[in-house]
Order: sequence, then structure tokens, then C-alpha cells
Amino acid sequence: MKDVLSNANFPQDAQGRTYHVATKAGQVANRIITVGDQVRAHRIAASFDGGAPLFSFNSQRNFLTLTGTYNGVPVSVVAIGMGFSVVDFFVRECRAVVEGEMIIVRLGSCGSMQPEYGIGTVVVPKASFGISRNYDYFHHSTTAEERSSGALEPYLITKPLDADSEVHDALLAALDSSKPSPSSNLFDGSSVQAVGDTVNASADSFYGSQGRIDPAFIDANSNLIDVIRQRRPGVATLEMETFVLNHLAAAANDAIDLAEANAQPPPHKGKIRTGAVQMIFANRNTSAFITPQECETLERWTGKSVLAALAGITIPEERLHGDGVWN
Ligand code: R1P
Repeated sequence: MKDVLSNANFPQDAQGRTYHVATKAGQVANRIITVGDQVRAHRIAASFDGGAPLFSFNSQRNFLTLTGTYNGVPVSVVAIGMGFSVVDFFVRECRAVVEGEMIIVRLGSCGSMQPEYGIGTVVVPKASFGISRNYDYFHHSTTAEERSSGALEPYLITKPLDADSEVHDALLAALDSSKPSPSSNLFDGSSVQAVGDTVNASADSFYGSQGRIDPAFIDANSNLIDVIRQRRPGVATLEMETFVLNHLAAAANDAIDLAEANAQPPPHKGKIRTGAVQMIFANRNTSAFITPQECETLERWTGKSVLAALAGITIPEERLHGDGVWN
């Protein structure tokens, strides 16, 4: 039987479990790795101390939370699925059950926009911007003149938002120090590489707003990749979550700053710091796609590296309020 939830504004059960992620205080660590798929989540959790999580829960809405320790430091891995809206569920609901500072790293797959970053390259972005479908452009009441004059564009491209620089540097250092050795069966015999200081684009669709062509739909996106490259030169990767993660962290941190400026108690006693590690699965320059064996190699390398980076970042005691029950 389902637990009774109360408070339509932010539904939680009597023990504080949230509506969709469905975890409560003591089940989620201050340091979190978020991933798209559950196979990747379990692969990362296999590197926890003792080789297994201490807490594991898959919610009715398919948010999987695995909490364990790495080098004795509590870390949660949360698999959330894909896209902007699941990041919103995940960040807000985990924020509601974690006291103190949070460090959230997205470990995801992506497409490459740069010919020199092929399958086997792992990218650590310093910033991310968003690309959203502009629904009114496609509305039947929009005139041809509005479309051709540029008054309405089919896709909205946001300003970039930064990741946390200490998290960025720790991720890159951890990846560099534990690279898998080259194998003739993988990545065409080439070495893997980790690249930092790049810019990412997060799109609200895998298809239309990433410039994929689908004649079954009107998408007005035949020049979208060129437009993105012109407006944000140097953009390296395309995926679907990192921008929203950075945006929600900034919104949470601004809420704390605003409360403090008004001499009010802050909504939370710690900020949210973010980072991302992006494995190139699709090369949008050549159309190459990763093999299952290459995927497993990258996920094991990056998973362990992100755990090590997170465990190595100090959160001062006064900003760490987790009660560490993990059950
Ligand atoms: C699309 O196939 C999914 O893959 C990428 C995109 O961001 C999107 O979520 O990331 P994940 O592999 O982490 O899901």
C-alpha cells in the first residue's frame, strides 16, 4: 500500500519521503553522482567500499538511489532517467532531504561537436548552456513573416552557466590519474583521453533540439547545429541535463544569498556545487557510435574517478549536517 502524502505544494509522507524520488533524510549523502541509466548506477556502486551500497531503493517513478561509502566517505548514486524535467524532480527532492552543502556531479553520455573529440574521449565541461524548442514558432497562428524575420526563432539558446571550478579540477585530475590502458579491441586501438575546460550544450530533446533530422515531424532544425556553433563557438558536447543542474544549483544558491541579504534564515544551511563528466557515445561529426564493451570500459573508469574526486573534496564539518543512517 502507498504511504499517505500531505502538502500539495511539496508532497512528502509522514517520515519525509518525497513524492517521486521517494527518499527521506539519512538515505541520501551530501555528495551525489547522478546518471541517466540504472545499469551505469549499479556499475558505479560496485566500486563502493565493500563492493555494494548500504542503501538501495528504486522508486515507483523509477528514480534509483544507491548510497554507500568510498574511502569511508558517504556518496549516493541516483539514476534519474533523461531530460530537463527529471533533473528538476531529482535536485529539488534530494535538496529537501539532505542537510548542509551538496556536491552533485552528473556522469552522463553525450554527443561530440568537435572532430578531435571522438568515442573514447571524456569531457569535463566548465560551463553549460541550454537549447529549448520554442513552441510558439511552430504554432499555427504564427505567421510566415514572424518566422522569416527572426521575430520568433525555432530554438532558444541560453547564456552559459558555470560548474564549480574546484569540482571541475578534481574530476579532471581523478580521470587523468586512472586512465584504462589502450586495448586493440577498443576505441580503434587509441588511448582514451580526458579533456577539461570545455563548454557543453544541454538540449530539451534528443532529436529536434539536437539537430537530428526526422522527416516525420516539422522541426525547422536543418541549420541548428551551425547556429549553435556560431552563437557559442567552441561548444564541445551535446546532452540533456547538465545545464538544468547548473541552473537549479544557481537558483538554490541565490535563494540562500537573498535570505542572508534580508537577514532571514536561509532555506538551507549549505549551497549546491555542481560538476559534470561526459562520455562521448555519439560522434556527430562522423556518425560513429560507441560499442557496448567500450561503454562498459568508460563507465567503470569514469565511475571510479568521480567517486574518488567526490570523496577527496572536503566539506567543512559546519556545512555537513547529514545524519548518516543510510537505511
Ligand atoms: C539520451 O540518449 C540520454 O543520454 C545522455 C543524454 O543526456 C540523455 O539523457 O545522457 P545519459 O547517458 O546520462 O542518460
